[in-house]
Amino acid sequence: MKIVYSCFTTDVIHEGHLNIIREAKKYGTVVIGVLSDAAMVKFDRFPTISFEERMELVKSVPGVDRVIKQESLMYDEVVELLHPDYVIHGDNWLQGPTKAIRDNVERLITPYGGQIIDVPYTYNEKVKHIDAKIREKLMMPEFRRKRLRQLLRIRPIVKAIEVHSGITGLIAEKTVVDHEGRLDQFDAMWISSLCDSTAKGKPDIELVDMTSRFRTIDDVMEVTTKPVIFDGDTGGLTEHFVYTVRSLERMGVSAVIIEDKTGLKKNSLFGTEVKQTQDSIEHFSEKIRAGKSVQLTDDFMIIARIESLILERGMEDALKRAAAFVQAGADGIMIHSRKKDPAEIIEFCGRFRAEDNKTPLVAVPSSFNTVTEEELQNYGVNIVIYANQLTRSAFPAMEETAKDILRYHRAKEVDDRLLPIKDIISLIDTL
Ligand code: SPV
Ligand code: MG
Repeated sequence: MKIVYSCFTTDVIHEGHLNIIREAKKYGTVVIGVLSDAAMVKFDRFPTISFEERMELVKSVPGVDRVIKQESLMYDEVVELLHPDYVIHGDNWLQGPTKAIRDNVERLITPYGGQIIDVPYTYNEKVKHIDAKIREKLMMPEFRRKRLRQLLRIRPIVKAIEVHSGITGLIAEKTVVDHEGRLDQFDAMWISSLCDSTAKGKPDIELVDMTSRFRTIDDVMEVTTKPVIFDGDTGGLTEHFVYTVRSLERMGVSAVIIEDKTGLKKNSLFGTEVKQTQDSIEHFSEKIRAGKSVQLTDDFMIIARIESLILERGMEDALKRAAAFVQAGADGIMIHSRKKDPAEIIEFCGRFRAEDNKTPLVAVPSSFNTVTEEELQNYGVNIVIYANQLTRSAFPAMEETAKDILRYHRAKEVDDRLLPIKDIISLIDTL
């Protein structure tokens, strides 16, 4: 019997999958690969059921002869294991980022005479509805909230990008690239105080109040499914912070990061050029403890951000604080720096990891931007946050457009660099 292989990345079996199995059956023994959680997250979206449940689901479909685990998006290991005579897939992979996967399969199976079968992709109203339902489920607070902790278990480094509106949320949600034969996308979103304030034309001094910040979270969450990390500034008064924790948790936010500053907070990238006061270890630890004590779920994370390097208080102070804040119950440590050179971040990570190999570490490489994700991962960083790049890229583009319309007294000259209206329509989902 010839072997026919197909890989499924689904939580629900619908007529599209049944059609593939029916077609596959005509060619031989049907082996279905179930994509692992780690690979699925990278490729498509978070599963709503466990890997074991997905295996059982596929096994129960009539016509399936064997089910295996596919560990990575590309088919190298599967082809080596099975040497399938045929690989069957919906013809949607002839275009878009998934074409990289089809190219990979073609390269692997053509030399020994294997063939690809592209079956017409089933995307009718019913299938669309099932897809939408899964997405909606992923938006729900109880699914979204725990997802950061899940990602920390399955991703070598979790990548978050700044968002401050529905539209930037959609960019974080939907942008997928196929680069050097690998697909990649962001795992999570960072609701930056700097960018949320900037979008409102206000300084980053905790002036934009929590009600407004929550409104931004809501705008983002309405149109996305990825987990949210909230920039909670100093957390405010401990008596207020406990309410913030409750609200964020209820909304489905996965983590809040609070920084160990007190009084009038200024943006860290100003460093010592402006007056900024660091909180005492005792007081900030008390705030962490208070926040942890009001949490209702085990999902939510309170991450302590250390400003010692920003405020030039030295490495020893930063390390002492990290240990104290973990002791107080912090679920992670963010270490910040505004140096161009990542040396002090590398030193901190190395020395912190020598004492603590499990508390997640967060880095924000805005200034030390030459460092790669892989390097950060090797230093022991678990979450990388691209904290302000969407805002900083949009501003000059908008300013240049405004200037050109003023220069030319019409909009024709700017049109070539604008997003076509039809692309906006395809970015935005309608119910
Ligand atoms: C933010 O994005 O608001 C941050 C990171 O807090 S930084 O601007 O680098 O302080
Ligand atoms: Mg901030």
